[in-house]
Amino acid sequence: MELFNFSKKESRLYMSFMYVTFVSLLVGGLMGLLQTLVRSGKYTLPFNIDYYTILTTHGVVLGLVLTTFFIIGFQFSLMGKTVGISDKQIMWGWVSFWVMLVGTVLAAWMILTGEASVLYTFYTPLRAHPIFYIGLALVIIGSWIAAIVNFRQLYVWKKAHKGEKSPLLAFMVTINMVMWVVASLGVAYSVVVLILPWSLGYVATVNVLLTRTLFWYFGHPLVYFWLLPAYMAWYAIIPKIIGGKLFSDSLARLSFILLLMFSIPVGFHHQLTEPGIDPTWKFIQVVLTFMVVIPTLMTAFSIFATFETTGRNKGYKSLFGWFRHLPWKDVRFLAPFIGMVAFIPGGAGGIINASHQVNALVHNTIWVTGHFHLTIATTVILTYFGIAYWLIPHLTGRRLTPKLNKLGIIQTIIWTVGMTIMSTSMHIQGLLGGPRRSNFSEYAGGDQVATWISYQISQAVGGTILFVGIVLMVYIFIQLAFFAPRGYEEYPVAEEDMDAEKTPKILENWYLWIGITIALILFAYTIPMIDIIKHSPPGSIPFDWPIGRS
Ligand code: HAS
Repeated sequence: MELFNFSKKESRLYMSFMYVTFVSLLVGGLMGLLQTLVRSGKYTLPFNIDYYTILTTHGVVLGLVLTTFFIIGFQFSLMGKTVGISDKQIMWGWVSFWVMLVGTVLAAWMILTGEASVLYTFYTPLRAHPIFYIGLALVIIGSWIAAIVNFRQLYVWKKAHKGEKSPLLAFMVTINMVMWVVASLGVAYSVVVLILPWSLGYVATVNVLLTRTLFWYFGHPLVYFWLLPAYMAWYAIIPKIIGGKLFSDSLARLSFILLLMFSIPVGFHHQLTEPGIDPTWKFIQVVLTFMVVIPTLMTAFSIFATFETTGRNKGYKSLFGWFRHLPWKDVRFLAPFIGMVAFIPGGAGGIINASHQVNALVHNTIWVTGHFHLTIATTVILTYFGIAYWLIPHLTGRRLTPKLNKLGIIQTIIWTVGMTIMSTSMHIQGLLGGPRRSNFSEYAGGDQVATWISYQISQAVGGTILFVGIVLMVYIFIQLAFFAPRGYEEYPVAEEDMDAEKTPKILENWYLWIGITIALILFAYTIPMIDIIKHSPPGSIPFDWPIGRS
C-alpha cells in the first residue's frame, strides 16, 4: 500500500485544525466545570453570568466546534496520507479552515455577549442574534468546502489508479463527508431560509416544529459524523498499533455503507414526545434506528476478532492469553480501548432511548446527558485523544516520549474515573426524574429537589476530576506540538493480510449506496414533512419573542 509523506505545507494545514480543537477543549471544558459547580448549589456565577450562556458555550464549543475541527483536520490528514493532496487542494483546505474559523468566532462572540443563549440545538422559539446564525452557516459552508476537496482528492487518485479499489481510509472519509453534506443540507435550509429571516425581523413568524424536525434530520447523523472518525481508527489504525492486520476490508466498508444509509432517516427518535408528528412515522423511524445497531455490532465483532487473531498470531494460546498481552502500556491503544468499553453502556443507553415508549421515561431528563457523556465525551473523545498522541508529533516532527506516554495513561485514567462518577450519577438522577438543561439549585424545593441536588454534587466531583484531565491533555498537546524532542513518530495505517479475500467491486458503487440513502430519506421524511408544513400553525411565534431565554 502506497502511503504519502506530508510536506511542511500540508502539516501546517492539518495542525491548524488541531490548534482550534485543543483551544476549544480548554474553553468548553471550563464551561462544563462551571456548570457542574453551579448545579451543585454550592457556587454562584460571578458578574451575573447567565447559566444558559455557559451551557450554550459548553455545548457549541465542544459539541460543534471541537468535533468539526478535529474531524476535518484528521480526515484531511487521512486523505493526504492515502491518496495525496495537490497544492491547489491545500489552498482550498485553507479556505475551508478560515471560513469555518470566521463562522466560529462570530457565533462565539454572540454567545459570550449573551445574545445567543439558545443552547447547541438552537431550537426555536429561542431566538439568537442574526450574527449567531450567520456564524453557524459559515461553519457549515466551510465544512462543505472541505468535503468537496476530499471528494476531489479521491476522484484524482481513482483516475490515476484505474480499476484499483480505493484505500480503505479514503473510502471511509468519503462516506463520512457524504453523510455530513446530505445531513447538513437540512440544518442549512432551516438556518438560512427559516430562522435567519425571522431573527432579522424580515418575517413575523417561524414554524417551530419544522425547524426542530430539520434540526434532528441533521442531529442524528451529526452524532455519527462524530463517531465515524473513531471507527476509522478502530478499524484501520488500532490493528497496526497492536501489531496486527486489518480484519476484513469488505466488512469495514459494508459497515460504513450501512451507517450512511441508516444514520439519516431516524431523526424522529429525538422527537418521540413531540406532538404534530404522526406516531406511525415515529414508529417507522424507530425501526430504522434499530437497523443502526447492525453495523455497530459488526464493528464490535470485527474489533474483537482483530484483537484475538493478532494475539494468536503472536503465539498466545490460552483462552484469554491474547487479551492479556494487548499493549496496555501504550496510550495510543489504551485511550481508544477505554472508549470502546464505554460504548457498551453508552450504546445500551441509546437503545433504551430509542425504544419508543421507554423514551417517555428518560426524555428531557439528565439521563440523556449521561448517555451522551458516555458516547461522545468518552467513546469518541478518548479515541480522538488516542489519535492525537501520534498525529500531533507526526505533524510537528517530534516524538511521543515514554514520559508523555505515561502522562497520557494518567490522563486516560483520570478521564475514566471522572466520567464514570459524573455519567453514572446523571443516569441515576435521570431515572429519578431530574430534568436536563435546568438549574434549579437556587430554588428551595421538596425532598425530590434535595435528592436531585445530592446527585448534582457528585456530578460536580466528577466534573472537577474531568477538568483536571482536560488541563493535563492540553499540557500534553502543547508538549507534543512545541517541546517534545525532534524525531519521527509513525502514522499507523494497518495493512490487509496477503491472503485476504478480494473486496467486491459493488462496495464502491457510489451511485447505488447514495441512491438507496436518498430513497430511504424520502421514504422516512416526505409524508411527515408535508404534514408538518400543512398542519403546524405558522404565526404562533411572533418575531418579538425575546432573544435567548430571558
Ligand atoms: Fe444517542 C440522544 C439513541 C448512539 C449522542 N445521543 C443523544 C444526544 C446525543 C447523542 C448528543 O433514540 C442528545 C441530543 C440532545 O441534545 O437532545 N444513540 C441512540 C442510539 C445509538 C446512539 C440507538 N448517541 C449515540 C452516539 C452518540 C450519541 C454514538 C455520539 C457520538 N440518542 C438516542 C436517542 C436519543 C439520543 C433516542 C434521544 C433521547 C431523548 O429522548 O432526547 C446507537 O447508535 C448505539 C449503538 C451502539 C451499540 C454499542 C456497540 C458497542 C461497541 C463497542 C465494542 C467494544 C469492544 C471492546 C470491542 C449497540 C461497538 C470490548 C472489550 C471488553 C473488555 C468488553
